[in-house]
Amino acid sequence: MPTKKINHIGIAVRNLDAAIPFYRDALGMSYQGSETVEEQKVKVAFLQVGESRIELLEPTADDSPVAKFLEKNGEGIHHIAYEVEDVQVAIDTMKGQGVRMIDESPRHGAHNSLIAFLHPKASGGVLTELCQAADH
Ligand code: CMX
Repeated sequence: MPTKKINHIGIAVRNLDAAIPFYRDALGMSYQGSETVEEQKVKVAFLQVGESRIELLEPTADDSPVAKFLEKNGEGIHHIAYEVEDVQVAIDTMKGQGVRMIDESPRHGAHNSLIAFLHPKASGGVLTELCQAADH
């Protein structure tokens, strides 16, 4: 199950509008747009950097997982997403290796992607996402 590349790095922020100018203007990344992922209770903004992206995450509700993260840790890196060809195959491979998963079946991420999170305790405290891009 080769991971193809870093699809994106998720960064938790309190406010997208306040965070975007640093990435777009100071770091010169190309702003790709924003969308709300209802299922995850987050609004996300994507900024392209080479073949990867930065995903800024703003919670849309007090019980959003990202709101909980901000409360506990403040703003900062939230997760790393590795792109895979087929997320269900990747989940099954992980489970076969004894890796603890949060998601044992895929759920919907931004841009109609299919995603699955590993449990942070399985990956040294780094929340890790497997991500199958929509055009695969
Ligand atoms: N980094 C490291 N550890 C984290 C973490 C993070 N970002 N988020 C949660 N944890 C830890 C918690 O501290 C907790 O640890 P303890 O057991 O030691 O207390 C443990 O993981 C479980 O966390 P939880 O919130 O109690 O468990 P849930 O099952 O409710 O949720 C998780 C876990 C990671 C799925 C959820 O917190 C989360 O972040 N969901 C993803 C939200 C998200 O980013 N959505 C956008 C996706 C869009 C896309 O990328 O396309």
